[in-house]
Amino acid sequence: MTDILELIKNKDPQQHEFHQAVDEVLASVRPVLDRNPQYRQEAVLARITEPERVVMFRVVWMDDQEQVQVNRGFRVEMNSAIGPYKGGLRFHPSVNLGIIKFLAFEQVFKNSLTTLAMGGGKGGSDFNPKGKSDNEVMRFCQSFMTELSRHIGPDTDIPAGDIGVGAREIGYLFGQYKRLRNEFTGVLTGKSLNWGGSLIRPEATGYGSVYFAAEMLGANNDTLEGKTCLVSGSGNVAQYTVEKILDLGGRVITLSDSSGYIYDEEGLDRDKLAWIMELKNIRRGRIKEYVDEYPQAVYTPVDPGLDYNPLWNHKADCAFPSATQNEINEKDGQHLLDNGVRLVCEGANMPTVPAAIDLFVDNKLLYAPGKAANAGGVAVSGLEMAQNSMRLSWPREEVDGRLKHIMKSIHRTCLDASAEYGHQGNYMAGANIAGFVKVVNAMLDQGLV
Ligand code: NDP
Ligand code: 2IT
Repeated sequence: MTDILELIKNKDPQQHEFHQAVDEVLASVRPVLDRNPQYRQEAVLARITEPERVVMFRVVWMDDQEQVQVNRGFRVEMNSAIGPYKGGLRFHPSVNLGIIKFLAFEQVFKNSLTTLAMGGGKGGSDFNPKGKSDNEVMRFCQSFMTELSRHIGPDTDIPAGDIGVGAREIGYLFGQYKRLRNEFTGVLTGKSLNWGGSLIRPEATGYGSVYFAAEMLGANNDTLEGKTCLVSGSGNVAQYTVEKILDLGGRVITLSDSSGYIYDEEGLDRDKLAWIMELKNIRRGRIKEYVDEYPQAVYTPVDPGLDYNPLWNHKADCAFPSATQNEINEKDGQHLLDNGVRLVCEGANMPTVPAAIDLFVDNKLLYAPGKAANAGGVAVSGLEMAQNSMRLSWPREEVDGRLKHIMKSIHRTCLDASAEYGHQGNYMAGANIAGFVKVVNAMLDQGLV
């Protein structure tokens, strides 16, 4: 097992996030391999950690000053054993092949847990949408899709949003795909409602994460009512996490972006949340502006000299990291424990470093890994695909009901798998094992491909 990780590290020594994601899954599935010798004979670990296909391409576009800009585009088609490749696109300057591979790898197990027929993939670019005009974003998206369109399709690979890719970007990407192919198909999810999108898709990741937290609490005869919650990020996932926490009677006291965080001791309410949505989604502003509108709140800018994030150092019951990978380091994990946090639910992908996960597991926190807790987003993407295939749209209540049902089922699957392999109540082990077994069995059925 370690050999596989060593091999992967030697092959691609700089892909640290990918190594981290693989290491976690390999550690969890060790007992599964011990129980099923066929998996080792069939080299499933070597196969599942090697993408089926990696596409890397040049994206050339012209900015508003008529300067030529060059970015790098990626699509990692990781695994199609249980369905067409499915997963988001991330536009962020930090994007590189290692990050897209880690996200694609996580997506394989996440999609497997949703109960829907979706393989795993992920893509994106090191393009930074921040500060760009709508026209610049459109030109970038058109150029990006001109190449990507050769590799995707409604039965092949169906991208969606992730960091830096929301409704605006999906619109431009879809428009260019349609023009190139002369086809109106469900090739992307996260589309706007009036041209093929699904109700509840914008809300789905955040809502799903909170439904998962409510399930974990429910399994312990507890609820979110009156619980104080720390939320990080202020984008799509964070916003709808806050909305659902408020629906369920919880209290949210923090939000952040990459420049800093706000602490509002009074707690957010629906008016404040509506203000934040307008700030982030329409004005594309920064979270620090919150304290101009609500002066009782405190804004703390990121201090590069600090080796911890003060957002995670407040008295609270629950934490919902919803910004980005590795945003909770070991010190942050210790602060969460010291401040009384008993539940950590990952809206983001891989937001917790391995040492902090160990702390959570050792201290028996209710810890939900991203591949289980944030699977609601891709699950409703799967429902969007189903609606597109039928050329129908389901009402809000129906999609929300299905989302709730899927999150409940993922929760049950994680608990059952963790118990079956002697890790009762360890959601990380359960998610990795259940996600893995389903995909690997499908790979074995389909032979050496
Ligand atoms: P958005 O682009 O809408 O928002 C991202 C938020 O995270 C922003 O507040 C952003 O701040 C902050 N952020 C991004 N990068 C960093 C960084 N390096 N350091 C600190 N803060 C950062 O993205 P989403 O809300 O869609 O995604 C958030 C997380 O959820 C990601 O991990 C994503 O992979 C995951 N996810 C998303 C799903 C979806 O359906 N959208 C589904 C499942 C998981 P700033 O504006 O300063 O960049
Ligand atoms: O990480 C994720 O699951 C997403 N960004 C959503 C993927 C999707 O296809 O909806």
